[in-house]
Amino acid sequence: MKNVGRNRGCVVTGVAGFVGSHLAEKLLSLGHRVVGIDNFFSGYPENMASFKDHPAFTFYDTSIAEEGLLEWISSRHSGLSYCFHLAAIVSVPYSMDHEEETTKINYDATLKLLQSAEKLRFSRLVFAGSAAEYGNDQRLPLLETYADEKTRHLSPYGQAKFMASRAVASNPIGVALRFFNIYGPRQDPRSPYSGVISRFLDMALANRALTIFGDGRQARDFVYVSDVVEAYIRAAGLNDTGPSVPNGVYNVGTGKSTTILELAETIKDLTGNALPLNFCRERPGDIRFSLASVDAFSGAAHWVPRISLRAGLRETLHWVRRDSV
Ligand code: UD2
Repeated sequence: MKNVGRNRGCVVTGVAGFVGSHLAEKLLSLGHRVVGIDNFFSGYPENMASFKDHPAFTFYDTSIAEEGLLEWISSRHSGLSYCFHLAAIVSVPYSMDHEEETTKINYDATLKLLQSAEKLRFSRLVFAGSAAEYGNDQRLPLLETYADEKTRHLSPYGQAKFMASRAVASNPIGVALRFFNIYGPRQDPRSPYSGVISRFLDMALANRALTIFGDGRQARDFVYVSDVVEAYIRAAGLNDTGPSVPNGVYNVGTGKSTTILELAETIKDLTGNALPLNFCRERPGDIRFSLASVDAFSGAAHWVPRISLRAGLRETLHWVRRDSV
């Protein structure tokens, strides 16, 4: 059994985002110190409402592309040794029209953070990779090794995430986690490219028909945000039990596939929305099936996803409802 203790110094980039805010909340509840970075490009101040005044939390409104960022933060906060790097351009369609900016933020800035973290003798940098690194590879379930130089990425987002993951994974302090479809409280339903679960819950509660792009038989691997937070904690080695995770790249999903039709029916059932589904044109560039093999991370970190889709949907629904009161 390890004993990592409390009061570790952590940096969380993208702390005002959907996942970053949950991670910061958890780290603080475990007794660690958190320095959070965000420039509100896609995050929201209200995501930090529950911990912004926590005495062990400090926030900086700045971009991760800022030269010498980690050095500057480390000069103001002693004992920082864990960097959770989640800040990124997260929108795939935005990346299509902004290739250069996407490379600068999602790849160049990651590389600089990694080099700084190593020079400053951080114990670990955990990077938020993506299933988009596999392009449209349909050899399922997807193994980590399938993403390589030959992969045809469908967007600058996927390409930059792949290059960044590869750099992180090959560094002795680096762990890249390739997340599949994350969902849960605080996911923003506001754009047509928002996560399907946040959109479906939003539509169902507004008593609108759920929009299915295509035939609805496409499938995804949906993973709940608390399981994702636990994956981060384990990847960093901040858990008291379980092995230390070797540097490398690991998928984080559930290994279970759900079609969009199944998802829609479950959400209709949970919300009491009885309207017929609204079938629309397939979304251009959509992939058909996505499913993770999670054996590598389960083996290395003794991590298992604990929240079933139905339970996770209930929690998310609870949050959406509370929010609208
Ligand atoms: C996910 C990621 C994206 C990128 C990509 C890589 C999210 C939110 N997005 O996109 O960032 O990493 O994976 O493969 O995690 N759908 C509907 N109706 C709706 C909304 C969506 O039918 O109102 C369908 C959509 O056409 C797609 C599926 O639901 O087939 C999932 O869509 P998504 O946008 O939640 O996620 P995905 O997998 O396209």
